[in-house]
Amino acid sequence: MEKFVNKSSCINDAKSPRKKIKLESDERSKKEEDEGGEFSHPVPWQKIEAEGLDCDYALLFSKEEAHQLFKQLEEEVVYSTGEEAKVQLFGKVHNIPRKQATYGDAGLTYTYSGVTRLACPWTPTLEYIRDAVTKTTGQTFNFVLVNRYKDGQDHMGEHRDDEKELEPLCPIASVSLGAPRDFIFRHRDARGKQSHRQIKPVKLELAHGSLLLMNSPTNTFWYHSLPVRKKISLPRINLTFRRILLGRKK
Ligand SMILES: O=C(O)CCC(=O)C(=O)O
Repeated sequence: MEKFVNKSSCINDAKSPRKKIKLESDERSKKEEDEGGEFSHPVPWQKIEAEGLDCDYALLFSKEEAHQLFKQLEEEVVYSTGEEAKVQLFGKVHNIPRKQATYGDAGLTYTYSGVTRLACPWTPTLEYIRDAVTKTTGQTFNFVLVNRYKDGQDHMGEHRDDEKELEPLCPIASVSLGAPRDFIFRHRDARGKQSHRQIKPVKLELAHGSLLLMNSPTNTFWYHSLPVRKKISLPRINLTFRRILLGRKK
């Protein structure tokens, strides 16, 4: 399949410098540094399990902090436009029903749906959220895919995050900010006409400020999607932090 290489400009042309309001977690980070703690931000985790599915879910940010982070991301993140905002599926080019951007360590690329995307340099807020996830999980990440859903019409179809450039044992950490949305897992043997097993889908609501960790082998056996929800009128931003195997730098 022919691949597009998306070298989006990564330019943030916000007119005035962003005024960052002090967040609760600024205090938290300072305290952790003073205590020499490593991933020392414990949160109450909820375990979500099914055959071949292993996820952890928690509220990572308070409502107030999540509002602030959402606002900052609205100012900082530059989304792909035009040809760069398209994907290729089964040889056909499609517009995607949401906005997307990719950020990460210098030189990293990530290929999905027939498009190769180059990581823009981390913004301060993305770095801040990445570090909060690391402090809570002990996992490090070098890349983030940002998806912005303007309302409940924007969505994401069923897929697995099983690209070969992802480190297979590193969880994918999904941070949600903005309108709560349903998120549905479906087992690969229970999809479509070929489905030959009765395995119930697993449904979650991803809350404002939440973190969902998709641990191995979830993305081998389960597809996930964010379906249309017509009644939702507010926007949502989702960040999926990933670890791309090194040696794949361009
Ligand atoms: O917006 C979401 O929660 C879904 C994101 C997702 O499925 C992905 O980035 O692979």
